[in-house]
Amino acid sequence: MRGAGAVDRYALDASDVQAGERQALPVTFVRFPPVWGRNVSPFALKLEAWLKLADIPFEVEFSSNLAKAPKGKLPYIVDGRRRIGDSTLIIEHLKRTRGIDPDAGLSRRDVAESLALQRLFEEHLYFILVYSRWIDDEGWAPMSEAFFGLVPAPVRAVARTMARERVRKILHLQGIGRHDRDEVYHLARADLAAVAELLADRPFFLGDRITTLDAIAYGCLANILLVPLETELKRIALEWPSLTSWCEAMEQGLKDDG
Ligand SMILES: N[C@@H](CCC(=O)N[C@@H](CS)C(=O)NCC(=O)O)C(=O)O
Repeated sequence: MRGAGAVDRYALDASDVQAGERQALPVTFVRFPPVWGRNVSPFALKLEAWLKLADIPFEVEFSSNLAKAPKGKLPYIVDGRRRIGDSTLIIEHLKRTRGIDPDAGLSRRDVAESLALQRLFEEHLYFILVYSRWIDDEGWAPMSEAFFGLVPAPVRAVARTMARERVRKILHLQGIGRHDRDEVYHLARADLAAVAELLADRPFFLGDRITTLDAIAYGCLANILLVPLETELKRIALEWPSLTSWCEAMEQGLKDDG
């Protein structure tokens, strides 16, 4: 519970009060342009899946301009007069202002498990995915070809090198970048084994229906398994065919929903 008298930065503001009228209006969903015809950002794919799950209309705007993003990262949304960054805070905002909640009715234990698993996907496995694309040479060669293909040739090589060095620095500060390749994928195997175990006896993470946790997991797992990029991380994930089947079931479920 928040302290009495504290300014509640998540409270409804005047523009939310008219949310009822705005409910049917689409939000603008700002994300990086597609690569290989896919949404390759785990956080943007999570949000796209969630918007479909919650049946919230949205218009996609492609951008690579981080300077315009409220948190200096993508995705963000524009909803009425508000620009909101961070996929989790966006989902909280939309749940609150649109009165839609795919997680309604979950037990407190389910909510706690969702949070713990969200941290596994977003604070650990995500960084290994980034490592497999940006640092491991096997992923970097084809990934950078696809990612920087549209950058004009004279500046392409510099742009690639600068971006890779920036990611190297981020991963070093985060910690994953301090491990050698074998250690990184050893850690990934433990994450994926845990995830596969949790899905062994149920169609979705918390039972028979898709919840926000599935959208979170899908952002990460589909970006490992369903993109045409061959990496050690993908080979490890393929050790559990159920993970690929689950990604495909999610894709189908979101299509049927939306
Ligand atoms: N916590 C944020 C993370 C967003 C994020 O890390 N986005 C990455 C793309 S996957 C990004 O914008 N990276 C650009 C950068 O850090 O320079 C969320 O949930 O939206």
